[in-house]
Amino acid sequence: MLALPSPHTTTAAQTLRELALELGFDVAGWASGQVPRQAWQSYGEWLESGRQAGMAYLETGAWRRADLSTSLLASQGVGRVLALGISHAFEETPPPKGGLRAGRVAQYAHTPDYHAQIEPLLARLVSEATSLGVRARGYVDHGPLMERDLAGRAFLGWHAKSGMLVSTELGAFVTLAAVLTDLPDQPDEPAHPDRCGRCTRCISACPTGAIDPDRAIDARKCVSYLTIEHRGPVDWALRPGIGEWLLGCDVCCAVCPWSLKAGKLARTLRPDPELAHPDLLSFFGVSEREFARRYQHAAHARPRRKGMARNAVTVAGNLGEERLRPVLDLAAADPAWEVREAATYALWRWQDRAGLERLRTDPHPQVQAGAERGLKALSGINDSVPSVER
Ligand code: B12
Ligand code: SF4
Ligand code: SF4
Repeated sequence: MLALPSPHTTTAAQTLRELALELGFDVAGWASGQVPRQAWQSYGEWLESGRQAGMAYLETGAWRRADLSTSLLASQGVGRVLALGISHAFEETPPPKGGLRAGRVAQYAHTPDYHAQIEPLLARLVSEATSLGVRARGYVDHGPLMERDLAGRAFLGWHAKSGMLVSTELGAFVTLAAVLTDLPDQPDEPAHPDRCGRCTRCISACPTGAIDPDRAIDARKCVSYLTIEHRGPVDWALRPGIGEWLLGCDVCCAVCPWSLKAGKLARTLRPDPELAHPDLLSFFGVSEREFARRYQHAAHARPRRKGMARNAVTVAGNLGEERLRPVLDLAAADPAWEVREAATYALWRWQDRAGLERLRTDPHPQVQAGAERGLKALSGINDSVPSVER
């Protein structure tokens, strides 16, 4: 419901926005709690086209993204939403000594779980709102909200060609969060102008062609999805595009001229070199439980041990550096068949016929199939395997 703002609500809105900036958010602004029809319609179309890949959670309760009142408190209408952005544009961290370190981790995952760091800041905002007589609830990442739509309407940035919310101040390396409130609603200001212009750098640089012309991502091809959310073997044709990425992918954010102009701005979140450059050996020879304990405060826990081991051997295959041989050996003997299957790809990339021959007799049919595929490709009789320059 739209209402004229009273001096009290204007002050409360200002106080909360100022507190957010004091707490360490880099940008903050208010959006109407009424989600525009066009936003949830295009969300629905995206789901219908199957671009969510295996992320069934995006379909569960999809309608809640259209009606934010269900996400504040039962039967409480949402008025305005405080949309927040915090930079994760970190300075390069040198790799720690020891271990076997190679590949790259996306910057958002360099910091110990950003949810855990941002939630206390949201809790402070909610408690301040309560003391001002405002009902509020904070969200970061996991709620049924279209955070980019909210941030766009709060004028934090625009819906860029990469699908990202890009800010002229912060570039694309921005984590978003939101505080839903029952402050009387107000109509949104006109949308932020599109600042992509004629640039298409992100589209040309995307290693797997995952950015569609409607400024949405096809998660089935996105390296971020494939390395974080996807379970099991990745389509062989997409594995070369994974390149060096162990977890996530920053290509479309990094090439953006607005990120380059903004520079390394992160001031609240801090990187941890062990997360930025994990020891690849820590993904092998440990149980899922031991792995989960070691990475419990990190995004690395999301793909689980076997996902990270799969990613590590895929990267080793792509990099072809002899010092990474232990990764291939460990992966080929891993208890998880998904990791051994990924080893067949790496062995093919390394043109290791003997290694592929050994996995040909693996107990799991998909590992056998991978080994067959690699061997046939080495003999030049399998055109279903992507051709890659070494
Ligand atoms: C599922 C998900 C993914 C999936 C799917 C990505 C995608 N583009 O949809 C995968 C795993 C691939 C992924 C990857 C990444 N993700 Co992600 N992801 C999400 C999540 C949980 C839901 C997104 C979603 O609903 N997607 C479906 C599409 C259709 O919806 P949408 O992106 O929200 O866009 C719709 C509406 O918002 C609408 N719209 C209307 N008006 C406006 C205005 C603006 C300004 C914008 C941008 C959009 C918009 O347009 C779209 C059509 O419906 C959000 C958190 C959240 N709850 O929002 C984080 C989120 C989008 N991810 C984020 C990040 C950082 C990433 C990665 C950079 C991580 C990495 N380095 O590997 C990559 C970037 C890939 C890319 N170019 O988008 C940030 C993005 C911040 C930003 N500045 O935009 C979010 C918001 C998390 C957070 N709390 O910060 N992610
Ligand atoms: S995250 Fe990587 S793979 Fe996904 S859209 Fe961006 S550049 Fe492409
Ligand atoms: S790289 Fe260019 S096209 Fe892509 S989001 Fe940035 S400005 Fe827009």
